[in-house]
Amino acid sequence: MMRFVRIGALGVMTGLMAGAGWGQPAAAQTSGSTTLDASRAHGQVLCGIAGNVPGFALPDSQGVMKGLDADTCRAVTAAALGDAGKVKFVATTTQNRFTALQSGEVDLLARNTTWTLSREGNLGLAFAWVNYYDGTGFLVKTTAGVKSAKDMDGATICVQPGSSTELAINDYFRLNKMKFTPITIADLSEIHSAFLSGRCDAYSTDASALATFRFTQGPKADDLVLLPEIISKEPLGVMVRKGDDKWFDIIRWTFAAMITAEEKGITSANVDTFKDSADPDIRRLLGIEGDMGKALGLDSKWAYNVIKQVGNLGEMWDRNITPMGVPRGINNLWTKGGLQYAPPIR
Ligand SMILES: N[C@@H](CCC(=O)N[C@@H](CS)C(=O)NCC(=O)O)C(=O)O
Repeated sequence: MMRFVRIGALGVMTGLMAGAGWGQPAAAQTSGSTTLDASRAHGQVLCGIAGNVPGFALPDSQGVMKGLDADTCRAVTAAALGDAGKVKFVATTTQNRFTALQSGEVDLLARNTTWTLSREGNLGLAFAWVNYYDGTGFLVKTTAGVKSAKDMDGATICVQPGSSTELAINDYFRLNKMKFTPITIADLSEIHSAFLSGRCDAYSTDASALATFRFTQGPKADDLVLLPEIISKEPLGVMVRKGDDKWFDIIRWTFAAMITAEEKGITSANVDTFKDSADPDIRRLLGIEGDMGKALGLDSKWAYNVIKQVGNLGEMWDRNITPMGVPRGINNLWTKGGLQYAPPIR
């Protein structure tokens, strides 16, 4: 489904979304966000995910999409439409993800995507929040006996084209005056089998994905080692099109709501016990007073719906990433030594 198809020959957005020919509610009902209005008209938020990355977005045996990115999509949908179940997941690849967002095929992208200056400056897209502070790592075979990335002079490295990983490896080898041969493979399962079958000495991508890939090897996980060096900053962000600031705000403040809930100890299980809370921050968060949703074009229950249906940020982590054996580290709340800090909801 193409919602705002205005793509130029080079894949650059050449038009504004405002002229979209369908799904426009009467002027009196508009929220101030063309994306929110279209989502309401169609009863769906179209969310771009990877769809094949454990811990981030991967269907379970029942076909239910599971993962941190999948839950990010659900949280935004709960805020925007009041029902997390109205999310529609759209699988995107490392290479087509930006075009999918530019063209309107998706309303947001939650897909292991690193926030960089050139992506934000050149693509007509903006990063609304970081849902995982990551970094590039290297996975090698235990039998190779390599203990450090510094031992990899002359190595062949499997890497996905169009990823920021490619750039990070180039920088690292240049800085350390070492050489490597990239083997670029676009398809994820192909790159996995290339690495496992020994076509490359190392497989490089976001350390999160390496850890979850290793975890999914089961008893064979011990055959693979994640080297200690994390060679770049890869803040994985949630992206929207530029030009719909209200939609950007909804994504950003959905995260603020999930972080605030975690700060206050509010979870999906206990949120209803806070309905008589005397804490003004909690009362504003849950829409008991202040009607904070109005400024976002939403109702007063926007954040309550996110917390009740999806949970706070820590619950999202514990549900999706903790089972993969990855510690929360810098992804923790600022009060626990991490980077997640919410501006005040007031
Ligand atoms: N964070 C990096 C890497 C993103 C990336 O391509 N991640 C891989 C590793 S999990 C992925 O999503 N692969 C799934 C696929 O291409 O189907 C970026 O933004 O370029």
